[in-house]
Amino acid sequence: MRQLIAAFSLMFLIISATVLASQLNVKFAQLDTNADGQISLLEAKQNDALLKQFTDLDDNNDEVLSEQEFANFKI
Ligand SMILES: [Ca+2]
Ligand SMILES: [Ca+2]
Repeated sequence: MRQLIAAFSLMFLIISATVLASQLNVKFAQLDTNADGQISLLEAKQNDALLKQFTDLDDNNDEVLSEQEFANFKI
């Protein structure tokens, strides 16, 4: 019984992580209007909160956000 509960908890964790990741992907894809896998400053202007955090998020200062850099974006 305990194993069953553990298995269910694990499954739940995996599902929530997947849902979370897909929501993030949708957001990234929505903002990345030219679909080059990066969010430019121009694309970031679609979202006020993102624009404000843009320079903080851009770890390597190349003036575009990679998907990895975008993952640190807090709404
Ligand atoms: Ca882009
Ligand atoms: Ca960058």
